[in-house]
Parts: sequence; structure tokens; C-alpha cells
Amino acid sequence: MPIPVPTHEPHKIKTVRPIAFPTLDERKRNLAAARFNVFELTPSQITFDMVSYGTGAMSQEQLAGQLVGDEAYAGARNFETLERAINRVLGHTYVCPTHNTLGAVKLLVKTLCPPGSTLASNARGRVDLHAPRGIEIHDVRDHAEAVFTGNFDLVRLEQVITTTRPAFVGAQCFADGQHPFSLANLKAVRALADRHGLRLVLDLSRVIENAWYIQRHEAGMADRSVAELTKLIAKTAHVVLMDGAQAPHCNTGGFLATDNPADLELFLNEVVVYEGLHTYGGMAGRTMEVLARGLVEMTDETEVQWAMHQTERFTARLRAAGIPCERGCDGAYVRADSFLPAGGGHPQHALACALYQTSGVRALAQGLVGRDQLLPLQIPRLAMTNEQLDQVADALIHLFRQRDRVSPLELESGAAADMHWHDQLSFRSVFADLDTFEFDCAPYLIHTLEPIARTDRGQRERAIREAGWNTFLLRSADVAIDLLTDSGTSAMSTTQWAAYDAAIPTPATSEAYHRFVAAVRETYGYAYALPTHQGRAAEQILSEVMIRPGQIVPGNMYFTTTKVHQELAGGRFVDVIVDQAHDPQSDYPWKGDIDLAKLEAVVAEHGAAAIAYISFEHSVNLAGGQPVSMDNLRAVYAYCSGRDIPVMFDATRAVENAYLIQKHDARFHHTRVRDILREMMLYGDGCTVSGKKDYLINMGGLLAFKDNAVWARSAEAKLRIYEGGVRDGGLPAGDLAAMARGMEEMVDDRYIRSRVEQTARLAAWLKAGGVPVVEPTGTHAVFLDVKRFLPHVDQDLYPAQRLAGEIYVETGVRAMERGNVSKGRDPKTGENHRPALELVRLTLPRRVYSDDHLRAVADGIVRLYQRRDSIGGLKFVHEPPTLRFFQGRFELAN
Ligand code: P71
Repeated sequence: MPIPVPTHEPHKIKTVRPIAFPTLDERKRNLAAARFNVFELTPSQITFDMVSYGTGAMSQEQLAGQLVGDEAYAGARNFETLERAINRVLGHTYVCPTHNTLGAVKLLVKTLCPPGSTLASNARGRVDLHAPRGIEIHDVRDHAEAVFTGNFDLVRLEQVITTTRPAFVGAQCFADGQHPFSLANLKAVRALADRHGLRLVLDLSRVIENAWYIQRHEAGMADRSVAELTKLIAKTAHVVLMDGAQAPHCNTGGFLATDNPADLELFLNEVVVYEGLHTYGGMAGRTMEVLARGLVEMTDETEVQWAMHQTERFTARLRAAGIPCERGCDGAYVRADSFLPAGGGHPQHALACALYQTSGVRALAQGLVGRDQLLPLQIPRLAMTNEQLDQVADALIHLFRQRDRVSPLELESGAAADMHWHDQLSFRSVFADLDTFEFDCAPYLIHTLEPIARTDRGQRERAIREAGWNTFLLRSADVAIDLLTDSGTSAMSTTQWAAYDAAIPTPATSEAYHRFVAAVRETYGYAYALPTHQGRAAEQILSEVMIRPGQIVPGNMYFTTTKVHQELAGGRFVDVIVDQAHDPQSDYPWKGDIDLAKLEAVVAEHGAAAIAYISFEHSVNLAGGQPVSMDNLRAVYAYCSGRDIPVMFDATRAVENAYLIQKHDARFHHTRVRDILREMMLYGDGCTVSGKKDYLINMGGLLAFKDNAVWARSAEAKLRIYEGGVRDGGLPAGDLAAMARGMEEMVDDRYIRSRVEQTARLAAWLKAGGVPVVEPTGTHAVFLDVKRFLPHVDQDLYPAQRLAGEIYVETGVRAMERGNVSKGRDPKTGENHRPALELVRLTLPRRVYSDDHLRAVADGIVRLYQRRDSIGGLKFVHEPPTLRFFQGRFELAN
């Protein structure tokens, strides 16, 4: 039975860690300062750090565990949690905690290896640890085996046992990161060890990868889950040890475990000498908690399949380009000596330096010098997307094509002959003239992740029926990929979280408030900044401050909440957007523009004094995320300032609009997004913002005025009544701090480019499958044109509502209806409005989904499109009088 490879991550991104993109000059400086040993580089100097040790993404459950360490010296609850996890996942009864694997090795040596001992092992890496202790290791790996290259040569093992009587037989899962064993071989080793009265000690740090390999390649194992195989492997040994920084995705931690109480006794006598107490072993309570959760989660079948798929894909790309490399369970191990034809004494270091110089990628040679000539490019577990991994592979391939130009390294004089470790070396070199590789990808790593729902079609059919065919009424627990909205759904960064955690709460004035105001002034150039809990609260206050009953508010297409508050304040909204905005097939690039002739007509009819202000939205949501041009912003402002008409922006998605100006307006190709944004905001007098979009936060909003102190004062008076204190707008200081930080991250050119271009890629995949979408693609969402998708379904049978439901059933993806249901009925006739645009919106949360997620979304919708004739309409079974799209319920119409 073949094991299905998942088409996308079985998780979404919960928190991101921003990464650095040092320039070529900076990289050269960093290399020289590191004396050409990339070990000396620090993470903020590195774009992608291709090491898998302690660098993996944690799950949100692990992160939560980090906060519940009870940090008791003795008998910590966290140790009990860890013990239970080990019992459950590995099957061993007794646990001796250690600070990491070295702690476990230390205890093993102390208890089981009297001076002068030898060991028999399938791993060479262990030599590093034992040679300095005077323990000789016999290599008993079967070098002739082609598939299970980590297998023991049983004949040789027996020879070694009978001639040298080793202290124990040591086995390592996926030995040295490269050599997996078979379960049959491990069992034979166990039998042999038993026959000779020796212990089999097994390092489980890479057990998951080995279990996966067995599932794939060992006869009769294809039906076993990784969880089952993991336990079978672990139970085959007398004593197991494990490194928390590997398979369990912890940043440190380790343990020994056994079923033999006498062995436990041995370990416990030493753990207090070297590690800590028997109930923490040198781990913080929180580490035990993270490790325990990681152990339970590490055997998740889909996650394992995904991680291994990433590794295979990465290695295959390098192989296809002819790069000499060996299989690694966590990446590709490049043969540095054959990669660099010119030779030279330290090819691993020469290659590592050249790779960093050309791309900012670090690959690290670790351990003892001279063991081999491999330079591993390991994938930090689940921390990178395939898009990023493909580019890292391309960076190496780019270097491979100019490998004859790589400079050799010369060991620095004064380097003593006793230098045995890679981390000790330093070199002199010159900078070869190498072409650089430029990354164009999401500028962050995955810091923590959140599992997504795994449902089957039957479950989804039931869920959509129970939700009355309304995606607003689905439970998120039933949704795999949630494209309902980009509002408040962003993944925050570790930097934002740091600011959030550090903010000191107060009902008065906080530092976070000052940072928020400073960020608004810096970003928009506006003097008065009022925080609100979200966008509609700012809209309410603005409308009440600026609109006198009976006044007109012209704007570029309404947004629901905006229009509601203008009307509640006694105003009347008039749409003055260009005509092209209403035509889903027009490819006009600035569909967000205001039609000045329409505006002039409104002013001519009512007089400038009757205009409260212009309600000017960037990246117009309901038109499909369509941008406003810089020329239009200038022209509208010039027109209005001459007539004393204020211009008020809805700057909710202003940054995305700024990016499209950079992309489509030749005059701005080389201007940074933050500067384009400053100029855009110059052509207005104030703004409201729903911070839940651009600001990369989950809650918050802004009302700002450029320079009008009178408006600001009267808005402040309303803030006190409606929202909270004048200095927090009803938000905790932490949210203000996260918002301030988000305002910096949102104008990072790499970030905003990767965000908007991801939307464009989703649209391109859909179009390639023939699916009709609104043109041109907007910034935050792709809108399906349902009148062309389901032309046979009359608008009064709510085709967009039905299609949103069908998309959910087909793919587990949640979308939003934006058509006849949303628009409602004409209050006079009671008939549906039957709007020009009958759309389904697929909205992309920021920093949450990878291209692979969106590929799966596109593939699913293309499948639906191919059987569109089988899709009918819906009828209401419950129709609320207002905003019926939120609570309405439907059933199939035929
Ligand atoms: C979106 C939302 C959230 C939403 C709102 C109403 C119905 C369904 C979903 C909110 C916006 C927005 C613009 C341009 C103001 C708000 C309100 N958009 N202006 O697109 O897009 O902000 O939600 O923070 O109160 O899913 P708020």
C-alpha cells in the first residue's frame, strides 16, 4: 500500500521569525571578521541557516508548554509529563533526564564504560565524543549494504564482540544523519547482544526519519505507521537515549530510558553528579514540557510524511543539477571535495565560504576535522517552505556552475597542530569574483506552527449541511485552509511578540502608546494618532466628527462597515469610482481610482459645502482589492484642497496599494514601498485603518489626522466614551506595541512583495485551469467570477453562496460569498439587488500559508470547475432582515 505524500503542509504558520538579507559587501565583511570560518557567523548575518539541530519550528502546543514549566527543583510536574510521554511513545518505563544527548552519553560512559573500554557502533559521529575519552570505537557498519546503509555487519559485530568484549553495542538511528538501519537488522543485533550478555544502547535522536525509511523500504512494513515503527525500534534496545533538539523539535533536552530498574539505578547515581536531579536532569521545567509535547507530536504521520517529502524534494533538485551529494535524513550532504575541482586543503570550508559569499546561506561542517569531506545542508525541521528550499538549492546550483572560480583557503599561521575540530579553524583567503544569487521569497522562517483540520469529504458534507451552506457558520476546527478573510488572521512575528510581552500595562500612558504614535508619524507623516480596537470603531468616530446630517460622502465604492457609519452619522454615500471597477473582465490597472468627472458632478449638484469629505479607500476591497494610482491621489487632493473638501483615506490596505504602484508605475520602480506610502498619505487629511490587515496583528485600529488639531480633539472626546482611554483606545499596551512593530514590518519591500505576489500566483494557477477570476488580480484576495463559473445558475439561486459551499466540500477550503446574498434586498420592492459582481472571495491571510497550500486550493477549484455543470443553486431556509450573509441558512434548491 503506497503511503500518500501530502500535497501541502498539514499545518499553517502561527508565528514567523524575520530573517536577514545581508548585502554582498556585508557578507564579505562578515566572512573576513569570521576569519573564513562560517561557524563564527551569527544568525542575524545569515539568510538561511541550513542546520537542523535545535532549529526546528515548534508547534503551538510546544510553545504553550514553554509557559507552564513549574521549575520545581524536585519532583516537577513537568518531569511527570515527560515520563508519561516517553512511556507512551517509546514504550520504555524508566527515565533518567539529561540536559541533552551529551549529558546522556556522559552518564552512559560513566556507568557502563570502565577505563580502557571499547565500543561497537554503526555510527562514526560517536568517535568525536569517545576518542577524547580514550574509548575506541569499532566500526561495525555494513559498508556493502546498499539500501539500509546503517545496518550492522553481523559477522563483524560478532568478531568484535568476541575479540574485544565492548562495553556495549551502540546503535544510532539514521547513523551520522546518513545511514538508516532495518528493523530486521536491529533485531538481529539485539539477539546477538543478548547472546553475549551485552546491552544494546540505541540513540533515537533521528528515530522518526529511520522509521519513515523502514516504512518505505523494508519488506512488510508499508502498512505500519511511523508511530508503531518508532515504538518497535525503541523497544528493541535495552537502553535508549535521545536528543530533544532533533526529532522532538525542542531547542535542547535529552534523556536515557530503559525497562531495567537496575540500569536506571546506575544512571540515577550519576545524574546528580553531572546533570542535575533525577527529576530534571539539567533541563528547565519548561524544556521538559516542550520535549514531552514534541515526543508525542513527532510521530504524527502526516507531519512526518511532509518533512521527509521536503527533504527528498530538496535533494532531488540538487542531484538533478549534477551536484555530488549523499543522502541525509535531514537534507543533502554535499561532497565538498568533488564539488570543488580545484582541490585545496579544506574543501568543506572553501565551499561554505563561497556559498555564504554568493547567497547568505550557511552550511556548517561540524565535529572533527578529516572525518569526511561532506558539507551538510540540513533543513531546519518544518521551518522552511518549499519555495524557500527550492531557492536555497538554486543558490547552491548557481555556485556549482562557477565552481572553478572559488578561492582556496589557506590555514592561518599560528593554527596549532592540535586543532582537531572544525569550529577551531581559521583561514586567510581572497574574495573570488563570484556571481551572487538573489533570493525572492518570503523573508521569514516558520517559528511556530498550528495543525490544520484533516477532514474527509463525508465529514465536510455533513459540516456544510449543519452550517446551512453558509461558510460563516462553519467551525474553524472543520476547515483545512481558511481563506474567509485576511482580517486579524496574520501570523505575528517573534519581534512583535517580544514587543507584546515587554509592554507594561496601564490605564494611563504607556511606552507602547508612544511607540505607536511615533510609528504612525513615521509611516504616514500624520501628527495625530488615535488607537481604536479595530477599524469600524475608527470609522464611527470619524463619521461623527466630520459629517453633519444631510451631508454627502463621495467615495470609491463603499465598504459595508464604512457606509453604515456614514449613514448612522446622517451622511449619504455616493459612489464615484471609475466605471471599470464594476467590470470583472476589464484589465484596467487602477480600478480603485476616483472618476474626477463623477466627483465634479456631485460637487456641482450639491455645492462643496455639502460634501463632508471624500471617503477614499486604497486597494478597494469590494472591487477586488483594486489599487488607486498615485496620479489619481494627487489629482483628487488638488481638486479638493482648492475647495476646502477634506480627503479621508481608508488606509486599511494602503501598503498593498503602495506595492502595486511600485510594480506598475515605472516612475516608482526604484522607490521603496515606505516612501511611496508616505507620498500617498500626503494627498489626504486623515485616515481610518483596520489594523487587522496591513499591521500584521490580530486586533487593533487607527484614526489619524494629518494636522487638524480641532478634529483630533473632538475625536479624542469620543474615544473616551466609545473605546477606552485616550491613550489606548481600548487595547492592551501589548497590542499597541505589536501594532507599532507591525507598522515597520509591513513596509519591508521583500515582505510586501512576497505577500502580493503570492496572491498573483494563486490567480495564475486558477486561470491556467480555465477558472474565471476578476481581472486584474487584487492584492489581498482572488475573486472568482461566479457569473462565468456557474452561468447556468440564476442569481436568485445564489450561485456564489453555493460555490463557496462546494469549494469547502471539495477541498476543505473556506471562502466568502460576495454577491447577491451579501448585497441584500431592495427595501422598497423586496427583490434581490442582483448586483453586477457575483463573486467568491479567496482571501489570503498574511504570512500564514505556503505556496503548496495555495496550489492545493487552486487544484481543488480547477477540479470543481471541470464538473461545474453538476453544481446548482440554493434557497434560503432562514433569512435575517439585515446583513443576511452572516447568519443566513440555505438548502439545495433542486
Ligand atoms: C474583510 C473585513 C472584515 C469584514 C467586515 C465586514 C464583513 C465581513 C468581513 C474589514 C474592513 C475593510 C476595510 C477596507 C474597514 C473594515 C472594517 N474587512 N475597511 O475584508 O476591509 O474593519 O473589521 O477592523 O472593523 O474581511 P474592522
